Amino acid sequence: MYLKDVGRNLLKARVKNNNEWSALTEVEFIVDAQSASAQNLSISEIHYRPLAPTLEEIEAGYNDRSDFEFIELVNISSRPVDLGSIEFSGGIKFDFSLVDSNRTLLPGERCILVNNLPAFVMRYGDAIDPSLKILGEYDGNLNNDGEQLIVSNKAGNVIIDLTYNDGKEWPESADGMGYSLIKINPEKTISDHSPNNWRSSSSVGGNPGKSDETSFQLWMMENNMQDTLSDADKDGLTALTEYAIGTDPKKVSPESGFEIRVNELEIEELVQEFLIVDITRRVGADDVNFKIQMAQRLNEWVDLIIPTQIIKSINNGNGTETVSYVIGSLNQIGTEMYFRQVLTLD
Ligand SMILES: [Ca+2]
Ligand SMILES: [Ca+2]
Ligand SMILES: [Ca+2]
Ligand SMILES: [Ca+2]
Repeated sequence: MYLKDVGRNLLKARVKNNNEWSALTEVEFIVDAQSASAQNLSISEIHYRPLAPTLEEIEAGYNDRSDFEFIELVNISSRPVDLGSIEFSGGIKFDFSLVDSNRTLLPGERCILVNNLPAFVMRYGDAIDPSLKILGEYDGNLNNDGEQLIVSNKAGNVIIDLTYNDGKEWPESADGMGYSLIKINPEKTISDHSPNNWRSSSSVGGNPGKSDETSFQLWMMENNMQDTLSDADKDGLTALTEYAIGTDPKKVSPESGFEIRVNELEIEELVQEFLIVDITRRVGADDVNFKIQMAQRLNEWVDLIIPTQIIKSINNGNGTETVSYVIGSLNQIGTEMYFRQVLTLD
């Protein structure tokens, strides 16, 4: 007997005993797939506060934003992963063992769970790829103020434990402007769920079952460029910089993607002047590492450890987002200091 399908195969069998056939029994085999674990599975997108329903959607009976929620998981390993042994046990409830088909994810493949399937289908309509794996509807809602989400296996081991939030260190645009929360490089930041590893989606409504990560190589090809350091429009920004900060490589760009300012902030009940850096980047350019360096004297650059602290993260609606970090108080740092941004490709 051969089982050909990767993932779940259900066999139905009867046993003959003294000319009596037994009742039909079902046996489940998982072929060439690993069970989901903390090493091979990641939550890649959370659409916890979708846009409010339109008039048509309300008329169809979907009068709550939460009807349009979804959550996405991705197989970050190089082998097929079967989800049949896991469940969402905290935040929302969903038992993957009750899913009959489509619950094995190939390497890099994604699936989603939705709040309300007909609502989701109505809103996303033609944008739904026929290959999109919608495994079902979960119980409960993705809390609009953030909450702890727990995925565990049947043995009781926690596989994913993440707490998202709508606070100021989290992408503001995912909190009611219609963007979703996207995990940056889920395969690299697997168990680190700090807000620095999340951004807003590049477009409103997010990208269920897909990724909106862009590629520098592709962008170079599309713009007919070969040299990473070229500066065809002579605005002082290299090709890599223009890609990273979301500017046009063929037009003089006034932006630098990077601004330092002083602002009064109250932190732990102390009002002080703080140095703040605003970094603007192309949404989805997750293949670029952003680093800020500072120096008291030129040529003595040291890495500024980012994250320091995010105080604002907003999608600008034009393909870029701006993330503001507090570097430190002016008292600590002094007023004579140099800063520069260092961009590297992954
Ligand atoms: Ca919600
Ligand atoms: Ca996605
Ligand atoms: Ca340029
Ligand atoms: Ca330019």
